[in-house]
Amino acid sequence: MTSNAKLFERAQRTIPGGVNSPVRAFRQVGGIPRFIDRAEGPYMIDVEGRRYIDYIGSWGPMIVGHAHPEVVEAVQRAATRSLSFGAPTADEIDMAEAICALMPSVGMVRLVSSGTEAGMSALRLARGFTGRDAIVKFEGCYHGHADSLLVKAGSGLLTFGNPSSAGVPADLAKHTLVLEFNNIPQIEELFAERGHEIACVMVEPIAGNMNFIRGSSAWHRRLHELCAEHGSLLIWDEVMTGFRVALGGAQQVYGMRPDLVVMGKVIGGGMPLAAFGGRAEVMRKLSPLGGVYQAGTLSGNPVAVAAGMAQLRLIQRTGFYDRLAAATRSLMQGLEQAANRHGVGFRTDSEGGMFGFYFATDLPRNYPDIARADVELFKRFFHAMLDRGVYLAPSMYEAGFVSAAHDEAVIAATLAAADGAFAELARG
Ligand code: KE4
Repeated sequence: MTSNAKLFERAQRTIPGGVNSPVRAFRQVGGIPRFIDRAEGPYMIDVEGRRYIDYIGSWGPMIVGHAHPEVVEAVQRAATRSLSFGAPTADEIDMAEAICALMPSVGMVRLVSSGTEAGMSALRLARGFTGRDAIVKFEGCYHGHADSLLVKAGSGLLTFGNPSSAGVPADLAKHTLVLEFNNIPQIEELFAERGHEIACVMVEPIAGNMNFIRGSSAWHRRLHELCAEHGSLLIWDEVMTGFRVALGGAQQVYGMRPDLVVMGKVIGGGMPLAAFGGRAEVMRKLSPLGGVYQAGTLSGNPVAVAAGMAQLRLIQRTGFYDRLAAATRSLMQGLEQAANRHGVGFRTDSEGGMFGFYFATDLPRNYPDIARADVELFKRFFHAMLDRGVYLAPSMYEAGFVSAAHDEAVIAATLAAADGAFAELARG
């Protein structure tokens, strides 16, 4: 019988850190990562047969729950017709039309294989469309691991305390201007000085890579105004929030339309599929029409598109997001009540099926705020919940995700585990 420890030891011999994506290594929380054997509905089962209630959902994609029969069947059906053609298919048009119909700002869209590829491509398109080099991002936001975007980024970079990555040439990083999330004076000052140089502002409308931090409506409106005034493009990175916080993503929540939007996760149904899209006049700058090159062997892969389309059909069912948001709010309220019962300082926030919780007394508004939260308490809570069969994100700088499969009984079981975990924290 194998074990998580044995697999982790073996994995580290041939895979750097034993994982294919750093945040999976449990480095912030310590301990042995769980090697997952299978998953169904709201549950993941590890190689030792332990079952966990899953609040990672593959970092967002698994919004209808694991191994949903309609998604699995769509993949099986597509696979029998071969896995890839490298030629256009009718299903890709169906997906493009579905995204354009669901995302208010998207007039044209291109499918790619990862959120990183989508963000990198949107960035190059903004630079090509405007003829400018400078880009603006915000401390704690993560937009994938393209060089220009690994400057004071979030997610795994924050988890390991190195906000910028080695290997990014200074000559490139100098074009990335990093400001504070939710800070209006800063962005006004920058545009006043350098607005004519700025190709784009890229932002997570609700930041999910430094836990869960809402961009204020006033700040988002100001970003939009300044970009319009100075001929810069506003890019909303909705890889995490898209089809997660609402059917129309954060654009629906805020009632705003960026020039370009980056998407991923939910639209792939768990398969490698992401997208970027926006104003048609901008998108037409892309090869083969325009001078901005972008390509991909497996872009619009038929099996991934089949999974994504099956999931998009499921999330459009009546009441899907009402039920998802209600389950998430119920979980958040229950966690806060449990923490209060045991005298632990604890706050939560959520939108749709995405949430954050903080060992702090106030809701964070930016990266310095979340960096002040009690990471030691977080680590102890993480393991206390894992020991009780609840799998939370193994980093204080990540958001959490609820699926349609997290029914009342699953939420109740989570809250029962949380009561024990908070009691354990209170005992010190
Ligand atoms: P991918 O290249 O990982 O598909 O997407 C990059 C990306 C882009 N934009 C946003 C807002 C994202 O959240 C992500 C990826 N999110 C992380 C979780 N924080 C993926 C998990 C991981 O890196 O293993």
